Amino acid sequence: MATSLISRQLVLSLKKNLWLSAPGCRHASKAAAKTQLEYDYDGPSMKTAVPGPRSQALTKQLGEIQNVGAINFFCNYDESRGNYLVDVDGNRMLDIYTQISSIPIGYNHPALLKMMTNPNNHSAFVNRPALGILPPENFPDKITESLLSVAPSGMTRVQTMACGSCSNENAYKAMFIWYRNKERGQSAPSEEDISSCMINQAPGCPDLSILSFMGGFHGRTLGCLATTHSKVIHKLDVPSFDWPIAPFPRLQYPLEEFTRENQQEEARCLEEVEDLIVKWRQKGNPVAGIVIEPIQAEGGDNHASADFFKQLRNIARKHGCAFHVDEVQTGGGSTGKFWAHEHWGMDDPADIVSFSKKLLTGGYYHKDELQADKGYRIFNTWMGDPSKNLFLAEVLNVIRRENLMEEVTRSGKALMTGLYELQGRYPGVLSRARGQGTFCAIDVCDAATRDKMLLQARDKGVLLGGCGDRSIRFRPSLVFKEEHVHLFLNVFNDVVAKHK
Ligand code: PSZ
Repeated sequence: MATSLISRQLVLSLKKNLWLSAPGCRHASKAAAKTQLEYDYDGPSMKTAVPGPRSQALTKQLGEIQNVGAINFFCNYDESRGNYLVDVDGNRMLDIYTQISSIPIGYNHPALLKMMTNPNNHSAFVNRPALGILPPENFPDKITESLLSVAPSGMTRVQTMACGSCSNENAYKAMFIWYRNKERGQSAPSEEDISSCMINQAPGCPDLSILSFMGGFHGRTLGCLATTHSKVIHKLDVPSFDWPIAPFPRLQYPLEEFTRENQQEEARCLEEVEDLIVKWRQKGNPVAGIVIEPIQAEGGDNHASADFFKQLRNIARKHGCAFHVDEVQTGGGSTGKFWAHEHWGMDDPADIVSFSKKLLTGGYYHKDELQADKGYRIFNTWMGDPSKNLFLAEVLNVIRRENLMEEVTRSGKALMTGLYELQGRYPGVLSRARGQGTFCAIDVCDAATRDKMLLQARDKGVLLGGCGDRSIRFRPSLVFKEEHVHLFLNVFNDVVAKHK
């Protein structure tokens, strides 16, 4: 009885919030709001400069409690829907950044809200378990229905975790454990292994390394941070490991004009990877794993060819290093494939694939042999959140039902066409338009102009992100349609025109 009361109240408030009192909503009737994007607004609507007075007051209030240096503005998530984020001053903005690329199907998708009203789901939302020891009955089914239904090629095992850093951190540990077990063969850890590990000394805490790439971002926890090389602000004052860092290719655009140069650049980077692997082995700090993003995101949307990744994967295999593909930002469909590594066309693309953001839960898929040999070796209290697997199963249903992968390809094409056109029109301001699906970026002549343009676009009702030194990146959710692309291009054209 209590449950039905809660669910009735939820239904009523959802109806009130979503269907009946949605100012600017294209379809306001309950009957019409049942399908895909019909709950979206029809455009941005700006009432104040951003941040407006209410945001500023809240920032001041929170400033008494926390550092607020990174806060953009405060949001009204009740009123936000589809592609539009509404702030506390009533500004409604087309969101092409989506909480750093982590909203899969827009704000307040009806299919997800509906899950909240289903009494069968209530206990999953209310009781967060210590998943590693006391999982709920439906956990294996839900993980099969959600994460395993989109497992990368060759992987049938997945470990859930809380966030992206936590996923990578544990993936690194899995690679080290795998590497040491390989070295030990059948024998158990020695007495020396056991006693030395407790005081951070070898051989129990072995000298092993992870090879990463300049410009890469893999998180901010200590292990991950040792493989993150995108911005000083992430790294300064924090001790780190002496692990090898290889150059990531710097491709020249347009690609078709620089085929030979780009091939040479990729060959140079691959050669450097092999040299580093050999050097670090000689130094007594062998490379247990290589970690790489399919598109370096935070570092500036740096792409490399499928051939580069194929060769890198082969180098990892040849030298006995695990190959970890970090799909925290690229995973979940925005490149036009569910996983960006699918663009490489390989049957055996990786040993580990980590994810978070659009997948709602963090975690990593892995080959069977990268399964830690004992419980509690890869472990923490929550090990993810099963309520997120429920949502993810529904997100995947929506992606299939609404053909969102096709939609991404279509919107991505329109976006790239528009970006090419704009960089043709404003060659002094824009260059290097690049992307896969809607995972796109363009460079601006300098950092100061880029930063100004981001703020000007925001005041006109379009939210974008920066990345690298002077790039603008596009990270819409999967419900970003061609009409939103055109809306964006109009606003962006006005913004760029001011700087020509
Ligand atoms: O400044 C930051 O901490 C940011 S801004 C964007 C991210 C982090 N992205 C997170 C991220 C990622 O893009 C890749 C490729 N790998 C790992 C991470 C870390 O994920 P979280 O932030 O969930 O720990």
